[in-house]
Amino acid sequence: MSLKSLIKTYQQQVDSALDTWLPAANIQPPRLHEAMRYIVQGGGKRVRPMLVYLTGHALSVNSIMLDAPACAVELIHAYSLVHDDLPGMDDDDLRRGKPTCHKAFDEATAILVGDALQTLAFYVLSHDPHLQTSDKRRLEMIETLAHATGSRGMAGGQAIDMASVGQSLNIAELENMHIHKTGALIRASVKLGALTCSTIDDNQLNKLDHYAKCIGLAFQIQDDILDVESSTEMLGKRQGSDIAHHKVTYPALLGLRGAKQMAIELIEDAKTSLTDFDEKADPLRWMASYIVTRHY
Ligand code: GRG
Repeated sequence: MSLKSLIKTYQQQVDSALDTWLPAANIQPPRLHEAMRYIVQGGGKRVRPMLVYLTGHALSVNSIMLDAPACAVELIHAYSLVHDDLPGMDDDDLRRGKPTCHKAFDEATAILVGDALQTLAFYVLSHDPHLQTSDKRRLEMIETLAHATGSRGMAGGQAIDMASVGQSLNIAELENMHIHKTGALIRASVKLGALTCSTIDDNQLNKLDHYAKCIGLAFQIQDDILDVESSTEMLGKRQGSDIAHHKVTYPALLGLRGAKQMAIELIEDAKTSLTDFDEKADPLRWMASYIVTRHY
């Protein structure tokens, strides 16, 4: 199968699995369920589910085993975007080219959508019968996602971000923020994919984790670059919002050339970490390149 059809297959697979797990919009309470579907099914690149599938692919895992972790990371991601857009956080009105959740519905609904998507992620991971693994391994996967999502992961990174508005951060402080805010869930996506493989060893896990750390940071740098270079139409969210929100970014600290160079070096480092993996890891290598060449 070509890389293009592989990616398309996995995109369709996660969309269909998400559709199965999301309560129907006519189930009580309908407004909440409609809003959950509006967010999860309203676009998005599905980068995190793709990392779950491609990591499993590199390790020859049956893809049906990967649906639960793929859904779980996308549900957490969707929750984070809804809460990030709220007036108490970034106060954005546009996401994925459409009104944000609190604009399309209302603030209370948006808070509940985030809460419900987060808990659904853990429900899926703990319940999916296709994830045929030991209870111990399943618990390890739940723990991995919980750690990446909570105060020592994504939510912690968001707290650092909120506290840093208007402050002057140095490059190490900026990196620490993004390792948590954006990087933790990307790292968890790769680890969850790897943990579905019953024969995975520590050496492979460490190599994959280093790959994930590098692409996670590169993803954020590219996000910062796109905020400067792209357009609102292309991004589906307001271009220039980092400057508008007085956020410290990689281009602001390193210049655009310096930020691009740093992203390229991280991608090289990520690919080097996959040296011991065979051609089944080629889609993961492609994914690393995609992260810094994407336009939105
Ligand atoms: C509210 C607890 C809490 C956390 C929010 C991730 C995050 C933390 C906020 C999102 C803000 C943001 C724009 C971060 C930059 C990187 C990022 C996560 C971009 C959006 O992810 P994409 O590009 O989005 O994968 P799509 O729409 O393609 O799914």
